[in-house]
Amino acid sequence: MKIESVTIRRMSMTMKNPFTTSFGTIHQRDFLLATVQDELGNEGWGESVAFTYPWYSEETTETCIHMLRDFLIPAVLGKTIEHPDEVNEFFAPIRKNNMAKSTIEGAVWDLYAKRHDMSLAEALGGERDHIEVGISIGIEERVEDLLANVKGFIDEGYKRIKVKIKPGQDVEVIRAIRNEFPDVPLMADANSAYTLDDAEVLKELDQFNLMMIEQPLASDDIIDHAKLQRQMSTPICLDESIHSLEDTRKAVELGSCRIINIKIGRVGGLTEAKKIHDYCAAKGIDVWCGGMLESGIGRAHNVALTTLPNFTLPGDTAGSSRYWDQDIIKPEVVAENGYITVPNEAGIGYKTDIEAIDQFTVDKWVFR
Ligand code: OSB
Ligand code: MG
Repeated sequence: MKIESVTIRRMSMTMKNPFTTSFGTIHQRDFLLATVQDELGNEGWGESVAFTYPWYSEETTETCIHMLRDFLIPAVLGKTIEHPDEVNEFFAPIRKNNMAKSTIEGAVWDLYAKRHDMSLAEALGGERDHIEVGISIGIEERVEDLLANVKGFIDEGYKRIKVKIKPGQDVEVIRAIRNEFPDVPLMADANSAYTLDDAEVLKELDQFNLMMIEQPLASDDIIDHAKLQRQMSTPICLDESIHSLEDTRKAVELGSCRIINIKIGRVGGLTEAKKIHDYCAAKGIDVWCGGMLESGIGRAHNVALTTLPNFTLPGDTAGSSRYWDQDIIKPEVVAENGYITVPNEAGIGYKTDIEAIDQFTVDKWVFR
């Protein structure tokens, strides 16, 4: 298939539930959509998961626009591609900028699946017709509010509860949740808010039977995580530290984690995500699919990826209604009792709602 054109839209969508991490609160999702078109008029869609501000990684919506316009789109435009794995090769001379890369790569995967009349899940080698999902709950100032949120999501049937922690809002917060909900599958995500100096506090979390603690230490570290893992019984899960299969191999060899959160954008696309999945399967390391407050398009890619067999733990891909009054796909992603049914239509399996997309588009560029 030949890449005849690429369209980039800058989107702005207001979140119905603002999300607070150790860095601050996100009210508005500012992201990009990429559409790639082949010579037969088929279209594939991808989403950039970078944020406006570089708190989670160094990428931002603006750096993605720059990388796409000046380097990544020129590298694929007019090219004939047999399989999406080739996109990685076109991008190989360009360092990092994984979220920008993944925007196009994901769109090419959707295009490829549509062209071959299969679902994206099938194209990836997925095996499940439904996936298990958990929920990620932001920081609340008042523990009562957090407990109410936890209860609400347990009642909705989500398969595990993840809460954000930060220094000063950690052990007592987790204790409060455990007291109220002794058996709920529970985990904590620190988004790199701690250092090894906090090991004593982190070790106190061992008493609460957490499924894992996600990214307690620095976003670019795997050495101190290995030291911490040796001192803790709770499995460490890495998120921010893992950008590639190579990062994964090094972290696993060092013993920096026992679980990996795979985010398609963070690792530069579905091809790399699949490689990490396969490596972890061979090493007995469980993986799950993280989230980046995606619209339905990014969400659909997450659902497809999660159908691979070693996604053994519930992911963060909640239903569309978690963040959106109105999503940009039809039907929306629905989580029922903690399960999402994987669509079997071609490509990402959900129709793009072009009216909704136009309504949330604030800028648009077409490259041919
Ligand atoms: O660390 O997993 C994270 C949201 C934004 C940035 C980073 C993270 C998160 C979440 C929420 O935890 C995931 C989601 O609900 O999409
Ligand atoms: Mg995380």
